[in-house]
Amino acid sequence: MTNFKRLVLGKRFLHWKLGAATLIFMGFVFLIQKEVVDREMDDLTGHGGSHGRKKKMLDMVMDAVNNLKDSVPKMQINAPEKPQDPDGKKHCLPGYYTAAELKPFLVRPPLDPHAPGASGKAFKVDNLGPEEQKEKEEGDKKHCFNAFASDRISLHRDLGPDTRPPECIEQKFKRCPPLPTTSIIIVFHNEAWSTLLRTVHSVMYTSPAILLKEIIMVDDASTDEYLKDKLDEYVKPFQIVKVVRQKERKGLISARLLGASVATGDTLTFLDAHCECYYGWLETLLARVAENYTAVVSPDIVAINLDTFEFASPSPYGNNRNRGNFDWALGFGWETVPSLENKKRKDETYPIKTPTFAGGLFSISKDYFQHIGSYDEEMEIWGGENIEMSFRVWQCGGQLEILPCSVVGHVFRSKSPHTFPKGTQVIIRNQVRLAEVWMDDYKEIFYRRNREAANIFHQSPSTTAPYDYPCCRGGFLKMELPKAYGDISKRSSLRENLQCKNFSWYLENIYPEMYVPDLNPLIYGDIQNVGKKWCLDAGSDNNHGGKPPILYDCHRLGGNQYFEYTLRHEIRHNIQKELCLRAGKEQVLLSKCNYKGGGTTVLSEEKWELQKDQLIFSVAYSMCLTGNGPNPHLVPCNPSDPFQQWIFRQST
Ligand SMILES: [Mn+2]
Repeated sequence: MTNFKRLVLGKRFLHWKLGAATLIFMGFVFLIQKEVVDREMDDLTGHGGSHGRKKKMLDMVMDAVNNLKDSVPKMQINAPEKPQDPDGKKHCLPGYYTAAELKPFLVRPPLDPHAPGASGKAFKVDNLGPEEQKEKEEGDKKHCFNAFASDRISLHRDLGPDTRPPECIEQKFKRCPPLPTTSIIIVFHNEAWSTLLRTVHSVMYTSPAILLKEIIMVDDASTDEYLKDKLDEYVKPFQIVKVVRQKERKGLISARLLGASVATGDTLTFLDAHCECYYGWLETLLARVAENYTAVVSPDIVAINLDTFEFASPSPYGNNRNRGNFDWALGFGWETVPSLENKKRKDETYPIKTPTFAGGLFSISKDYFQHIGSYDEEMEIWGGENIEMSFRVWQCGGQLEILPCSVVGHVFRSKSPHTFPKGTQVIIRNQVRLAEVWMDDYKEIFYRRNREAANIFHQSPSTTAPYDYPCCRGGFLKMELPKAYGDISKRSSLRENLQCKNFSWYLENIYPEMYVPDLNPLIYGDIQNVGKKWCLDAGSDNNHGGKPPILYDCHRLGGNQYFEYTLRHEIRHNIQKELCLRAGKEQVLLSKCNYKGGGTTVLSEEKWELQKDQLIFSVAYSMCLTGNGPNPHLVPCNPSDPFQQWIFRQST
């Protein structure tokens, strides 16, 4: 073995030898890299030269070197990698949209400040001649609002200066993530021309051009001539306005689904056909959807007076915030936002969480609308769909919110001018569908208060066992008779697939303020007086507590004669409100119940014993309820007095 060989391969000076080898190797890497950079410079400057074979060989060497390179410490800083966007997502600039970027789709033409109803002011019509009077009456009858006034107000009117709270006016919208575009969907059926077109114009005057993808007007089989060719001609110049028509009257739900099916925007914004939009309404809604894909957001809906068309401008102080609720007859209502909930919001730019929504005006991501099950396609016409969507959105992981900085005016009518092609029973049918799918055992609380709903449910032949239908060469097919409320299997599997939470989760987490009546009250039904033969009755619908009950012919329909004898021995009349029979020396009243759950107690005045001899005994006064006289009141107990005897008849 030569000395050289021994020096290289021998074990002596091993670490020196390793160090030297590393140095040589790194020098080699450096030289190669330099060569490549030079070549790239040539390529960039266009002085490529003829590389040919040299290039090919260099590439091969580079591949080998790159494989080795990872095993040695990095000596160089490489050029930063350009981020790739394979899904073609839009890039967005930092900072906030400027006012110029959010300029509306159309600029309002100059307006006469003294014109009727200008700037959202009231338009009073009096001293009408006989012709005009006739026109007004016809309009009132047809539309259930003052169409005579509306027809004389400009389609282009503004709504006066921006009176929202300062933080709303000053609100800025981040460019990143970008605000999504929207398709406005307006469903109408025999709507007055002026309210319909004022809605469309108002959208164009207030919606940023970059966000307004299109306005889709969905005609739910209107029969008025002016809503046909004349409407098509009118909107033709506005290329973003599309009219789609439902040939047969199918109602709001399927009309909205039709609108959504042709929409091309990132989000959907549903509006009624008699709205006027306010400053910044759309960007406010869409910014929240950009921030949270699962947010289903409603504007603050303010009134356009149905007689004068006066627009109720928002208050700069942002007080009187409302949110949506529901009662156990599944009616929708408004309530003041609880102060604890309101305190969580720093200012008016913060959303209000709402247990339910009115459902007429809202924005939602188009993808999320599909994901969450759009609407129950088998619900008919109108009614109950907003409560269904409210429960569904919350139970399946979304949020339902009201954004007070987004303001939209709406003509609230006291009744609907439209007929229900199949009668108002469709509303109850829709409610049964939603109760069956979303409310678990709590649906019984609803059924107890709406006997018609309970009947629709029990009428269903399929609550009896499926029967065998002869078929298939002597075989049998298990058949279920159609249910009166239709098939809910699709909606039930939607709930399962989305792994939605149950109704008691909704009550505890989303609406803890809601009083939950007994799931199984001791008795429920009506209370008949033996002496008088009449039933205990809450009286008129406007007994909101504090009025005495009356006695009235027993009608057995529940309603004002529905009472529950609770586990706490209260006698509750609780359909819309929780009212309790409260004993008093002078008179017996129906009062707001003292027991509201959570730490509250039952007043002894609201405690009653139903005794074996049919007396209703007041625990607080040790006296009995009599039906003798104009109103039920307390007297010393006498079991042989038929006026003190009551029959609490359980509904069946
Ligand atoms: Mn409406």
